[in-house]
Amino acid sequence: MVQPFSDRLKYVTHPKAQELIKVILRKSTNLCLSADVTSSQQLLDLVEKVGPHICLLKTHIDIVSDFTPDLIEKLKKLSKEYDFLIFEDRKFADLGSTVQKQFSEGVYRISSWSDFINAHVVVGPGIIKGLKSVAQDQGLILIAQMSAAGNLCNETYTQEAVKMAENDRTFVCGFICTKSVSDDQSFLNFVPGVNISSTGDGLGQQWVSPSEAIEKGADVIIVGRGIYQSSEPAETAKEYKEQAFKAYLDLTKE
Ligand code: 5BU
Repeated sequence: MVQPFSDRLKYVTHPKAQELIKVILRKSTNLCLSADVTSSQQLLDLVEKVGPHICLLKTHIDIVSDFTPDLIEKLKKLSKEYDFLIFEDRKFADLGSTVQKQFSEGVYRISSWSDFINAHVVVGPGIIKGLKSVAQDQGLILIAQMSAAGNLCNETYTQEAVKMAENDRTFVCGFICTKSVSDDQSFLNFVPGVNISSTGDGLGQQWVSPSEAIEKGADVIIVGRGIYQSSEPAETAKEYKEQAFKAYLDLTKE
């Protein structure tokens, strides 16, 4: 049974997840923009347009060809102006000792600016320990399922991811999944693979509609090309926002 966001605040314990729910309630949006564009200016222009409609901005910071730390400052400023959080979709997938450096060092210094990060669980719990040891106040999202066709996250793998999350509630705050993977209301479900006008990209991605994603258990829908390839990204984001939030309200009303 899906609970309204206002009730979820009673169960969700991670401060960043609580913060995200408060943004969702303030702005009436559970839309995350996946801003997969490759120049700083494109990214800033897109966020300037879509910022009012999202609760969360998802970045792949390593695809920005002209990255400088100044981009982060500008994104942080926009996140305050438009009231959204930032999720760096780095998909950490290495030994605890390696991810410590990938998370906190290098060009991107992800631990200094992200609100959420994610990790694959194929490595085992050491990855959680490693990331946690250098985290500032981030929430970790575990990849329990993937949206790509033929992916190897079977039911056993997914349930192992859930167990790992249950073992570290002070750091893990939710899952990347295609449907609800746990009845535990303290974890948030982030669902990628959402598109209104297409069902696939010919490269393995599988898309469902915003309402289908919500009905399957999404708390937050993640949308990339559906928005940033639109000729009117702001209008299109508004459409995704309204469809997803209405579906959530319909599902949770008494
Ligand atoms: P799209 O353009 O809406 O297909 O973008 C989806 C984004 O979500 C993209 O950045 C992917 O890297 C990301 N993603 C995904 O699509 N499916 C997954 O299982 C995971 C991440 Br994990």
